[in-house]
Amino acid sequence: MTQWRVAAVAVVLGGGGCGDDVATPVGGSGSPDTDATTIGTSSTAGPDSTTSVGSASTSTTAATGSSTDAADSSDASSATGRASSSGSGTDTGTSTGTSAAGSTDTGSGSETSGSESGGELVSACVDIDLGSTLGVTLGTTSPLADDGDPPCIPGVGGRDAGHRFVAPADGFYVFETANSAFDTVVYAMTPSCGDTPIGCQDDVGLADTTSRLQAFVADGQETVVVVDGWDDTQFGPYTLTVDGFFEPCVGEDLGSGAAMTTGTTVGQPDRLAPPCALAGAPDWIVRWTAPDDGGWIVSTFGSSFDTVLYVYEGECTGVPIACNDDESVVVLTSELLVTPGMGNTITVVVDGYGPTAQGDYVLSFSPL
Ligand SMILES: [Ca+2]
Ligand SMILES: [Ca+2]
Ligand SMILES: [Ca+2]
Ligand SMILES: [Ca+2]
Repeated sequence: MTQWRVAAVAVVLGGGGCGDDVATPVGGSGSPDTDATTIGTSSTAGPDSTTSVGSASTSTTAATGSSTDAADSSDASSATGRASSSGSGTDTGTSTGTSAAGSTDTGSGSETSGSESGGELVSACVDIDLGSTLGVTLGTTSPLADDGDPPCIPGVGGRDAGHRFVAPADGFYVFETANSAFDTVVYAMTPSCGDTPIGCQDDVGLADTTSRLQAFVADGQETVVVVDGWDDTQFGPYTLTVDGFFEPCVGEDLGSGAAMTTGTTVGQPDRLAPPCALAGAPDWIVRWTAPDDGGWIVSTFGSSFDTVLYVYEGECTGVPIACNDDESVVVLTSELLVTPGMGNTITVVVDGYGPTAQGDYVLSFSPL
């Protein structure tokens, strides 16, 4: 169940005021709870925070969030009890195999590639080791424990199945649960349970409560991909499909300082999905480095389609720290205020609102 946030958003990166803009943190760092189950969740966004993710810093909040979803009202702040289930917590005999590309190795976890730390199901939240294999995994969460909450739905979630995955190359990966028997939420973190979230996704669409998470994962990066239930009534058989294509994170380096680039997203792949808008559009990804400590306006004004902008710290690291769909209620291009700090690099994604939004883009960086 989901609530798509389509409000105008402007977010300060790394501190500094943001004036009177309508501003919404994409996530928050305010959780006092160090429990592994509440990684990077927002403490500010309130009940319709289901699309907020990550670890933004200081922004003030005013989101005129026009949630377009009729969805349920299971308020994140009020949800409490969760199934503890009778599962064993670690390891299970319930996964019914993996398929796809050849060298499968389901159980014991001793895949060839990956980091030194690989090889053992050391984390309590990991139930299945996928190694570096793309493909389809069939499993069930019915006998499993509730080891954690989705970072995009604080305080909710049910029984979950954790999958260790080691990226076989730099690339954009898709983790989806189409054909699962319940209302899933998928999230991922690196390198293990309770660590940095790299994404969280609830519903593919208003009529489809399965999940589709897109994320960049670096070569050899150990990742835990969790299939969770939306709440404690949602569990059972699931299908987790891991797909991806291998490509560096950044398509274009705009250097430092004032910059502008133009191009088209037509014909580009759908690499990543915005946390503040419908997914499915092709996108273009740039790198930019702040020349000073001041605020900078990132804008797609002049683009020919309904754009969405979002920003990662570094190169596709973690989850987006800021996202904006529309500059205003009448301007469907996007604008963000960023303050990365002198010498710091950010990754900016020019995306579209939903699968049909694509076209010619204009992307500019200008001092505040
Ligand atoms: Ca859970
Ligand atoms: Ca869902
Ligand atoms: Ca996209
Ligand atoms: Ca837009």
